[in-house]
Amino acid sequence: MVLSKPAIEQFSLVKTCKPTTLFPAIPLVDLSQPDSKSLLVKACEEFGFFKVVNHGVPTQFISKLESQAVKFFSLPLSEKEKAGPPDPFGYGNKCIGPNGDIGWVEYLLLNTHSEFNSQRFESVFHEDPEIFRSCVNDYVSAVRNMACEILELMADGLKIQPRNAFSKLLMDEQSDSIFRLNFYPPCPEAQSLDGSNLIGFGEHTDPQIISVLRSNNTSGLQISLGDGNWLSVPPDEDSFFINVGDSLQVMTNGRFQSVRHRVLANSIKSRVSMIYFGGPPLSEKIAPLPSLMEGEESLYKEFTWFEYKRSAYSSRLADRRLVFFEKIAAS
Ligand code: GA4
Repeated sequence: MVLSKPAIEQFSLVKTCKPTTLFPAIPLVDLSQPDSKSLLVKACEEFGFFKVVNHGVPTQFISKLESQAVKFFSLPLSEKEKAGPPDPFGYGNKCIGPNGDIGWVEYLLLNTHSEFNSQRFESVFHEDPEIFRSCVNDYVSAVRNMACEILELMADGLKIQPRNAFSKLLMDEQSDSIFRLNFYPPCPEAQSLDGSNLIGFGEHTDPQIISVLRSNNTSGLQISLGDGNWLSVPPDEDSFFINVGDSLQVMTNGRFQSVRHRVLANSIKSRVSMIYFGGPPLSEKIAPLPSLMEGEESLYKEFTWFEYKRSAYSSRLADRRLVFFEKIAAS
């Protein structure tokens, strides 16, 4: 894909600085190690982000789904569009969400309850929608299990009883979770001489509880350090990256930070990522867990996931969505 100058100017460019040695390292959690729960809690408090190794998700689930994703994004545009415009599920190209955000990205947003995707699978993968469906299902259920294990370790690390206080929300039949495949085509004009970079997916936090990301070996992901600096996350196709979402920030009364992140377009290689967003049932009240509140007041007003989601979908990608739900501190 080659863009003429005026067309590319519609996309946001951001100035990126050279990484310095003063930048912190991405926290690493080895799920096979007994100390993982304390490391995990520390990472969620300091960054809201960490990398996971020894995750137990079978490699073949990952590679099979990646080839299906590459196959899908290589189809002619008219075929991909048969998956329907994102409403919120479906195929999207450059337009993100309903409020005018754009990025150098194509994506497929799917419901994690695969029966709701049947029509999309059939209209795109005429010959064998079953292969795509089963690759998505195998991957999503393995990643959901890993996300639940991580949420249980977090509960242990925070001394929360029962240990499934967070994970039960993802295991619930009514859980409102989403699965996203992103394809960032290479953009030769992505890096200009003055060091600006083209935005693939603009900065934002994820509204859900937890997000589990896996990408191929192409760089692009950055996390915000909160002081105006962005930390580039070296890609690692064998690991997973975990983001704390806004809902988990609220459930821990601000002890865990939901992480601001973004993706920059690459000038040479395409980036393929797959993200599971673990969300609670729509009717679930999102509030700090009582056992974390001893002597503390909630920093947030009461709201349900339905209310938060409705508000998120009426916001722009970069908006700080939680501010509307924060209690104004009494002076
Ligand atoms: C960010 C996290 C997930 O990718 C997502 C995104 C959703 C979308 O792409 O449709 C949103 C965005 C995300 C937050 C604010 C709204 C909704 C785009 C947007 C502008 C699927 C989600 O749940 O929220």
